Amino acid sequence: GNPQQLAEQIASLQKSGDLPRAVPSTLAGGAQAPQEVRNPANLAEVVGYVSVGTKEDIALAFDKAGQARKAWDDAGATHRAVCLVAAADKLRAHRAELVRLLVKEAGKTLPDAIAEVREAEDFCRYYAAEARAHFAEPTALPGPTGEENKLSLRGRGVFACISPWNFPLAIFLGQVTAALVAGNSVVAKPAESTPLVAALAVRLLHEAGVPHDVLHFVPSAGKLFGEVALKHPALGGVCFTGSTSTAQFINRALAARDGAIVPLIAETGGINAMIVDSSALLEQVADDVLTSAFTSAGQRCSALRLLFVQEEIADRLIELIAGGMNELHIGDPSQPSTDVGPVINKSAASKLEDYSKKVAQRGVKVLKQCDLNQVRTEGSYFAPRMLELNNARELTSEEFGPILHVVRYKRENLHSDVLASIREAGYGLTLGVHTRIESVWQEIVAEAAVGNIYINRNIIGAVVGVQPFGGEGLSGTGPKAGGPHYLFRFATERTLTVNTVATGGNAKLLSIGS
Ligand code: UN1
Repeated sequence: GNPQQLAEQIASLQKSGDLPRAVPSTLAGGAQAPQEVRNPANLAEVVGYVSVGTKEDIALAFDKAGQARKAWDDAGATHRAVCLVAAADKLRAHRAELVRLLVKEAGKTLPDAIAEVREAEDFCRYYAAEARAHFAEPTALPGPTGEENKLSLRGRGVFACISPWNFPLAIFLGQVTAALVAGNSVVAKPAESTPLVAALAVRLLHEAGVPHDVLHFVPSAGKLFGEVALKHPALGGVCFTGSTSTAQFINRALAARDGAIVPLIAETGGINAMIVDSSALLEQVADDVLTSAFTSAGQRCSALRLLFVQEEIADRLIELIAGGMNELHIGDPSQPSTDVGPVINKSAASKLEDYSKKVAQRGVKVLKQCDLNQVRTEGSYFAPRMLELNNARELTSEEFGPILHVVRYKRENLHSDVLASIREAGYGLTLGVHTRIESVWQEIVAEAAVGNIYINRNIIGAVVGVQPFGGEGLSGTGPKAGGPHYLFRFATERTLTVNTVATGGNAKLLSIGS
């Protein structure tokens, strides 16, 4: 229907009390008129509407989540794990709908969308299993005779979960389910451009047994959400995935709070590199570079930005990559043959264009640019390209899109130039190495302060439970999502020490006295 009609319908439902004000979703929401969500691949298409929460909606969600948290924590990890497994089953049952939304709302290609639903399901099952293993029973610790020590894990309070548009289902659900299963209640803010798939995920979690007051969904403007959430007294923790600068902003806001000290779990950006030496298998390298740099239109924080190539093989590798770029199908992501879809919106596309112009003015060489003539719809498309830099230090910004930068290096400068420039940039998310000499990659691994290092393969697509994902330095706080240490940071530890001798004695004295 048209937005006006929908706004009126929502307003009348709200008056009649059928819709909760604090739980905006695609059909429910705050006082404001619903906003359109557009398809990035076809800007004329409205995918749905979202009602954006007001300050009051956000505050009310935190109030209610604060009241609901203790009962949820007391219900125990086994119960919460059961809810997560039920949610995983529901994700599987709704796969077609979720894939459709990921394609339409986020411009995901079909393979990306299918993989993302699977990843969301994996997060639910993995965190459920981890919670059963570590949260269900207190750990008994040794003590002297006559003393009993037990360590238990409890939720911290209300977690604010703030997630990005590039994985609007998997990262959104990964954050939320980790916080929930550890015993917290949650107020979740989806990314502004991708609220619809997140809304469906929340509905499925509610249907799977997570109480409405334990999980609140508040689409809202980032700044407004931050203003309310970061000051709210019930806040127990923040889980954030997005830009480094926003994580730093959240960190400062948390530091300025009065009262309890609240932790931040942040997964941020990267200037990710791949190092290719002259012993590498070039056809395989070219394939892995194309996958790493251009899958998801380069909009992954794991994506390859900086390709260091030993000078002897640089021309040959560049030629192979350029040849591969000729074969990339760019266009409507709902077509099964599409390799690269649009970027998330017009403003992202124009930022990438501005960046390209700026570097061209500085004399950066364009080695290859894909052709957009094949694109049939009016969307936010940006042509993948390969640029050549003289020096890696020229790359300072976290551009988020299909732009690959190539830098040639001399073998004798591997440490002084390549590894030093990676270290100086200060990011540490993903790194790739292609070499057939074991000692070369071992040398690099020993020196690199990077969270996920991949040898002789592509550098994206970390698998839950297999390749825990997350960075160091400017790339995040850890712990790693989908890894065995993740849930602990969402919890607080309680040590209970009982003097069993005295306790027994006191009990006797008391009973004699009474
Ligand atoms: C992100 O892009 O924000 O390994 C992180 C990967 C994904 C990256 C997710 N897990 O490609």
